[in-house]
This record gives sequence, structure tokens and C-alpha cells, in this order.
Amino acid sequence: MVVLIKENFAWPAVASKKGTGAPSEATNAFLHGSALELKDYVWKEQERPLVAHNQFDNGELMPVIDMSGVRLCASGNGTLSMSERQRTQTAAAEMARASQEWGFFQIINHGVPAELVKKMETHARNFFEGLKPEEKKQILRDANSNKPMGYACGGLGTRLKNDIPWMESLHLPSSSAEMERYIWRVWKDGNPEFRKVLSEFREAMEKVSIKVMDMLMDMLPELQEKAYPQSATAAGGLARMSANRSKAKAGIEKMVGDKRNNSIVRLNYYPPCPQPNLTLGLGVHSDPHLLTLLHQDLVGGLQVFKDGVWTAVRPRPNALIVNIGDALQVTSNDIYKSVEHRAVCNSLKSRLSMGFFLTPLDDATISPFASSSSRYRPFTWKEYREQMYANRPRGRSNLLHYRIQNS
Ligand SMILES: O=C(O)CCC(=O)C(=O)O
Repeated sequence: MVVLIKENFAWPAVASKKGTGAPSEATNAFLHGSALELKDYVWKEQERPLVAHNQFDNGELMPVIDMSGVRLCASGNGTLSMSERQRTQTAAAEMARASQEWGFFQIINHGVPAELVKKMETHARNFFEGLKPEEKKQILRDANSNKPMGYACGGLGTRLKNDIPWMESLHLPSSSAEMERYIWRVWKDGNPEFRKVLSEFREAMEKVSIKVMDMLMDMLPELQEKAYPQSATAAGGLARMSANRSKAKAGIEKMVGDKRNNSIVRLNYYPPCPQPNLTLGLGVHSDPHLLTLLHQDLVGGLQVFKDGVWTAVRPRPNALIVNIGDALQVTSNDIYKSVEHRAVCNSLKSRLSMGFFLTPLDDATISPFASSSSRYRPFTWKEYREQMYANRPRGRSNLLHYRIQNS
């Protein structure tokens, strides 16, 4: 694979206190909170970004898919009007194409209210920027946990010894009761407004992710027939596709469970960084879960590895970014791609992204739905997650442990 690198771009001026060259207050606050110095955030040379956070025109444009007219009911097209049915089919075909070519796409008119997202952003910024480090650290993540939840700042709350991410993050379990416990531990009055907004945000993101998943499962059997042809009559093929469609949908329902209670809400905050060309907010990784929905603000920083090039995703107001996770790549037997991505910092502005990760239950078995030509051996989600946290693999390499040789 050829990696194209643009050498000639200008990094923005270093964030400093009124041009004095001294680190800004935000930088100092972050360094103080993480108990590290600027030099500790210098990454290995081969990992450093060569595409700036706002160098948006360096690659292809990520597909943008319009979900207007797509009803967010979990499944079943029985009661849809002809036009709703057509729009849903068109959007599903576009999603399936993007999931094969990019592993990523953006959705607009998705049904998560812009007002709700704005409120979430305010509360998230209030947490990251408004609280003192010791207040945030009341819910510091247990670095040795294999299901790490809570707050992390730089290397604090992680097992990382080098290549420390220039970011703060808050991982919250999707189950309301568990999520609320974290808020109560930070705010004595339980911050009722934040709890309400968080719960609405989680619910809205979950609803959309389930719908997107349903649409991708609708498209999967036909793509499987093409990718892994089986000798059969046309009628036999149709019957098999219909059976596989039901199997795929039931499989996903079983994997995530009625209460979807293993999913995660994740808030990522990247303070302005005086050395964005030497560090990363989030290193190269693929998401291990089934499906991610991410809202990013308008600053820019998400980059996706597409055809050997780091492509900066241009922020789009009111859009959500969707990407395929490792678990969905496996269940689709490599038809939908879990793709490497990273977050690049900048020296001028802080950046916020807020994600919902649709996650299998711990004991759910992850294996290809198609009965023929399986490329992975079955494993449980718990096994995958523990393997990942124990080894901290770079990029998509965790999937290799489960891949059947020569498949
Ligand atoms: O902040 C971003 O744009 C990237 C977020 C991300 O990749 C993650 O949370 O896993």
C-alpha cells in the first residue's frame, strides 16, 4: 500500500499567551491535570501526523447520506408508505456501499435533535473545562480494568507508557442507572440537568444506531451472495437471502440485547496543543464494537485511513459520523470494513467529539452470520475486549488473533 504524504503544509501558529511563546492557560491546565510535561507527549516519529487537522481537501470526500424519510422504528417495513420505503432502500444501499469502500459515512437528517446535541456539548465542556482536575479525578478510570469507564487525562487512567494521547475523555456506560452513578460521584446534587440531557442523548443515538444497523443487515445477504457465491438455483438463492436476512437481524438483536446495556457513551476533549505535529489526540485505532455514531464539533481533527492516505473529515453541522467496528466486520465476514482512524490536535482551539458505541453483550458470540466461508473463528465479546485492553494493539491488529489462516 502506498502512503502518500503531503510535506508542504503550514502548521498554525503555536498557541501561546498573547504571543509570549509561553503555553496557554488551557495547555497548562491540561498538563497540570495529567501530571506530565510537554515533552512527555512527543510520539514516535512514525506515528506523528503529516496531515493537519484542517487539511480537508487531501483525499476523497466521505459519503454523506440523507436519512430524511427513514423512519426510526427498529425494523419492519410493513407500515411504510411507498416513498418512505424507497428512501429507506436508497439510503440503505448508500450506507452499504460506504461501509464496504470506506467503513465510514456521515448521516444527515438522522433524527437526533440539534438542540439536544448543543445541550450535550455545553454539559461536556462544563465537565472538561469547568471542573478542577481533582473534581474530575473523582471518577478516574481504573487503568487495570478490562472494562474501563470514567475519566482519563493524558496517560492518567490508562496503561499507556508512551505515545500518550493529548486528550481528556469520559467513558460512560449506556445503562441509565450505571451512568447516573458517575454523575452523582462528581456533583453532590447529582446535576439533574446533565443527567436528563445525557439520558436523552444516549437514547436518541441508540435509536439511530439500531436503525442504521437494521439497514445494513437488510443489505448484507445480497452482498454475501456476491462475495461468497454458492451454487444454487435463482429461487434457492432468494430463499437463502431471505433466511440470512432474518438470521442477521435476529443475530444483532441477540448480540446487543433488549436493553442494549453494554453500549458506551464517550466524550472526547482535545485541549489546544502547542505541538500538534509531534503528538496525537487519539492514536491509530479501529473501533472494536459493532457500530459507532460520532458527533464532532466544527474544529476538525478526525482522520480516516482510506486507500493509503490519511483523509481529514471535514466537519459538517448537524451531521453524525458512522463507522463500522471490528465486531461488525467479523459478523459480516469482511464485507463491511472496520477502518483505522485517529484524532489530530491543533494549536488554536479545543475540540470536542461525542460518540455512542453500539456494543455486544459480554457473553455474545461474535462470528460471521454467513454459514459458508467463515473467515473468523467464533469468540465472545468479553474475550475480544480483554484481549484488546491487555495488548493495546495498534490499528486493526486485534482482529488478526481470530482470523482463520488462508481465508
Ligand atoms: O474525536 C474523534 O474525532 C475520534 C474519536 C474516536 O475515534 C473514538 O472515540 O474512538
